[in-house]
Amino acid sequence: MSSIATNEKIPNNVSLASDRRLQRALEEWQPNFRKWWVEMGPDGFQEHDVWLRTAISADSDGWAHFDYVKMPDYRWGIFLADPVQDRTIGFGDDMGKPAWQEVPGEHRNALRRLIVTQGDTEPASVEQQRQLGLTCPSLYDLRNLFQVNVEEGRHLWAMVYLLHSHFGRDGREEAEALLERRSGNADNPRILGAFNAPMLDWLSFFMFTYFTDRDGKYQLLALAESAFDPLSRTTRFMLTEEAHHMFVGETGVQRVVERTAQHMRDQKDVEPRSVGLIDLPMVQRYINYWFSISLDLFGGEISSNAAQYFASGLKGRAHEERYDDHVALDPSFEMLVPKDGALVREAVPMRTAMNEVLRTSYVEDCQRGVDKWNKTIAELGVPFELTLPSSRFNRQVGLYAGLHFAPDGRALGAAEWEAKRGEFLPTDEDRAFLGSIMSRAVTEPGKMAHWIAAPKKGIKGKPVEFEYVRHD
Ligand code: BYC
Ligand code: FE
Ligand code: FE
Repeated sequence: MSSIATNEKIPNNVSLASDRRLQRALEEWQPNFRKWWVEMGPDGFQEHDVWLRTAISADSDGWAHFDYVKMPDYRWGIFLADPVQDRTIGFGDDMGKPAWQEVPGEHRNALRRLIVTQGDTEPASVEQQRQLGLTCPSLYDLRNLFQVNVEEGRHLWAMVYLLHSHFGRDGREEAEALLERRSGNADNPRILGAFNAPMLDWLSFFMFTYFTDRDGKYQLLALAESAFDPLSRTTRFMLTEEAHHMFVGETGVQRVVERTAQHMRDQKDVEPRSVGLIDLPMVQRYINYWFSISLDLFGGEISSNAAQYFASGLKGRAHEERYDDHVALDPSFEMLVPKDGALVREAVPMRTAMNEVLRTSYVEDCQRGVDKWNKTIAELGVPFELTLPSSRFNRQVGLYAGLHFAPDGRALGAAEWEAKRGEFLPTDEDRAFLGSIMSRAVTEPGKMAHWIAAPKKGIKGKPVEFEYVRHD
């Protein structure tokens, strides 16, 4: 069991105090982080007391502490999962050799790049979500938003710790740059596409935490397999926090469709939208959008980068232990490749298909929540089914980028795509409508906005009507 220092300036279980240089470097980064948080974190709520979970250790039971805290005073710490004794590399060319405690020179650039890319998404999401508090549907939801935000802040700390402790001067520079890029900024944007998309309404927030945080889950699972042991340990602990983020998304969408389906059952002749409710075709358009831009986050279907990461042991597959062959040199992976206007089934060398392998596991995982949403709708007797669009739909990265496909995967001409776009993807009217029903914050304890059902229960044994966020 690693020893835990929670009363230091930076709570940690990595014996930070025994490495003065590193401690000093991180203590110098800390005020810059805090400045970024106050500037770019949740707008309008920095002085509020929020009932938050704080990681205080990496133990499987009792790793978190719940209490009121003002967000700028949140104790962002550095926690790595406990080491696995004599851990060896689990896949790729160096399978079976000891895992690395230090960065091998030949993999330094690639590893730094992976860590920076992972790190960049964390503050990006906080920036994307910074206005949402002002239109929260309840105090319960407001608290969940802030819980997600502070933990994404901690995930940034996790990557910055690796950069500072293992990448010397370049690492320190990268850590500064992580606080300088800005989501959606044309001159200095965040690295990956989806993290520059505006997020102005709560339907998007729930879709994001369901679909985009789940990309986080799969990327973290793949990095948890890494031969670079500190990366493996830190991502393993991050996954513990990630589960709640996806819960917020799954139950958020579920409560939206529950509210609408209830209305459809009770007042069949009254259009949901005419009474300020989010109609199910609109929910489908938001699924189509956030799912497709989250698929892009896995990179190209055929990727020499991915093959290289796998060969050298930097990044594996989610749950590598579930595969029989950890070398993956001989087999191939079949995919539909666009060729001369048609889709042709092609066998691609397995290692170059690793992004697609990971994306395939992700898609299966995404389907489970959609099934639950459909169950809610069916139980209310409403004949409507939500679906995940085809993985070819609306892609900007990889084999299908620049081509047009309908949500069912059918190829479309440019004109047909333009004509149907408004059926497939959120429209300006959708956005204006959501803006109109989400124009103010609902902050009376226990009260819910009209467009969403109450959650089944509160957080950590507290009732739904608990005052999760308060201001004195
Ligand atoms: N946007 O070989 P390719 C999370 C670039 S989410 C823009 O196809 P590769 C979170 C790529 O960099 C998890 N650019 O892809 C969730 C490359 O550039 P170069 C985040 C993109 O490299 C919610 C070129 O296109 N973690 O934690 O195999 C809230 C060709 O790339 C995109 C990670 O991403 C894109 N979508 O894979 C908070 C893990 N996709 O070489 C947090 C670390 C590709 O031509 N990152 N490109 O300059 C990785 O493993 C890989 O970088 C990627 C891309 C999977 C993202
Ligand atoms: Fe995260
Ligand atoms: Fe997350």
